[in-house]
Amino acid sequence: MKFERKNLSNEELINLYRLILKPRVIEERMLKLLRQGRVSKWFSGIGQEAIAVGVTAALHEDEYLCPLHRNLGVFTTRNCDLQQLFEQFQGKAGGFSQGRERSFHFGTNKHHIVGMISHLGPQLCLGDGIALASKLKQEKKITVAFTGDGGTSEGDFHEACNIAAVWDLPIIILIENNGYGLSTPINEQFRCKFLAERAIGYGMKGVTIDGNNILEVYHTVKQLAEEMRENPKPVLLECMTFRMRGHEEASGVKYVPKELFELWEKKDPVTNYENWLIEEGIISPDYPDMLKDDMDAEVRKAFDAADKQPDVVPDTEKETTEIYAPYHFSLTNPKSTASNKLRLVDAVSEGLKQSMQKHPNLVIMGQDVAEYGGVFKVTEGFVSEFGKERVRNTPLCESGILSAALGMSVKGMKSVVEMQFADFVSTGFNAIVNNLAKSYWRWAQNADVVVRMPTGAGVGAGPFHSQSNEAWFFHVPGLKIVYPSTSYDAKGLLCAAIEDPNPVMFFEHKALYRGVESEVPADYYTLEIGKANLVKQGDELSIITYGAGVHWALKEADSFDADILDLRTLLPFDKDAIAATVKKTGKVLVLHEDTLTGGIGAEIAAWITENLFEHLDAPVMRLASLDTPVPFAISLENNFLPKSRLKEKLQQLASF
Ligand SMILES: Cc1ncc(C[n+]2csc(CCOP(=O)(O)OP(=O)(O)O)c2C)c(N)n1
Repeated sequence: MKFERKNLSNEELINLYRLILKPRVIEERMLKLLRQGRVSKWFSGIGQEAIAVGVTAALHEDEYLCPLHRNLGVFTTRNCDLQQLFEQFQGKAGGFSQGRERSFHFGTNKHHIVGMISHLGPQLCLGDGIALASKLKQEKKITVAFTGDGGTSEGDFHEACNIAAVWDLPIIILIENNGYGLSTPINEQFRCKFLAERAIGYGMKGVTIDGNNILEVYHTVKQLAEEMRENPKPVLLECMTFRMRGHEEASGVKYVPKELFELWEKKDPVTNYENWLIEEGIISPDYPDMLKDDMDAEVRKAFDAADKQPDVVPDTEKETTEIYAPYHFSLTNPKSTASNKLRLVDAVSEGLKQSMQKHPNLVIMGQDVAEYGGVFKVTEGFVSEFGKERVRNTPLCESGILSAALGMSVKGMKSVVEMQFADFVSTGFNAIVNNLAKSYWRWAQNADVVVRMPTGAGVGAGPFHSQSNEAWFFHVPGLKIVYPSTSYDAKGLLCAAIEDPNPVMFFEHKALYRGVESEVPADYYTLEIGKANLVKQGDELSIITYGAGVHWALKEADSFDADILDLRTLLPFDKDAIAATVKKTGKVLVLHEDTLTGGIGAEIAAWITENLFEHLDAPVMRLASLDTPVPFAISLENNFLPKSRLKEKLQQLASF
């Protein structure tokens, strides 16, 4: 291994030695603790330290890193408190995630680190979001996001590279090519010779280096970073290395040929660097042992102190409230009485436009949202007022953009991400349910993101452009789900959703876009999320519904003396309003356009039965679409939707 010091002083070289030694000493202690059964699980980065350490040392302290499970060196080089790290690993209250998360699954903005979720891939797109925010803020900062060789097979890797290239983002997408993805060798993972060769396909620079040579890693990243700060362009940096231990400590290495270990043992990043420093007379031969002893003593002390901490005492109230970032809604009323009759689509557009005027840190992202104005024309004309930096056409990649939106939140920006059709959110599902929804609870980083969801049937668009998929998200703690049925609600609730620092799924019914209109205040205003609206009063029975269901109920229930409750927010839903109507009528129909089984109606019916049983004069009934995909032909679609069965169902309920 050839070390080139370039312009580094002896002091800087020794500092790098201390930095690379630290994770090695910690890991050696961890291996002992594992054998003693004092720690539960460990993904070793032994043999790969030069990458995490070299990269982190080459960046400015306020530049973000998105590391993975083998990157202890990122955390130690950023000087994370050792005791706190161990408390994290041991699941103690003082860890970075208060015992809610394991190993490196946390972030710390103090150290400019955003850790991984278990799912491999999203961290790369999240890194894109941080890089985009830095670029928009003209900070001249770069971001580095890590992946293993196995992780490069994930779609998010492709999306991250492509987004970074198309948007000229100052990000290094760094591949630690360590020969294996769990037990799968690289020849069963990909066919190119070097992964960095893929860069050409994305139109970005690709570089392959010796990841075991700390000076090569350090100098390469330092130079790339200097260039990228001035001239933002992404780089795919492949660091060749080897995983010297099992995937995790319990999993063994039987499938790895012995010769490979022998070969890579000779390339050990710590001992080679150490030997070179001694040969060059930069450190004395007895310095390493002295340093290792000191470091080990420090590690033991920190571990013991962490281990002595009591187990986390569960506080259910805290656990369940901290799924959302704290936020105190304060109602904004329109400044004047001026109003216009608007279709729902125009009300959404107006709310979005006024939110863009109100929040300079708000960015809209979506397919064809810029000059084209989006397929439903919600953002028509926005580019001329707000520019293309803030009204961003995205490549076709829901997953990548949704994760990027979380990265934008890390930098204090707000995003509205438009799904072209709500159906296509399925390709961004992981980002929403695992990253955006869980982020605040995991490490106190809110996802300030509104996902706009043009939804619903009744427009003859078939099974992939008509779905009601709100129930997919209803089961996910950490999300809010808003679903307006009128133009007035759409504008006020959208403005409120954008103000709210939490992730909000905002459903807009396509058939209502141009199918309903109402008076809408001309000024900016908000309506409180979580509050239902009693749109019609009656004593005979209650229809609890939302979206298109509200309009069906208004039309079909004319011969009944019905309370019609428009939920408006599905998560969290308004229990007080539900209780009030149930107590009043004693007979309830929950109506929705979504299919029946496992729909939102099931939860509401269960909640009413469990909590308000003594007020019921009939079983809680549900009416929903057939349990099939949404059919295309209008006659089939009409048959699928519950509207035609509504009168009969109400009759059944009334006469019970
Ligand atoms: C989306 C996803 N699928 C599967 C896994 C399970 N898994 C965890 S680590 C791993 C191997 C990763 O290999 P690589 O990306 O090369 O990183 P390395 O562990 O070698 O550092 C797998 C399959 C996962 N975490 N995420």
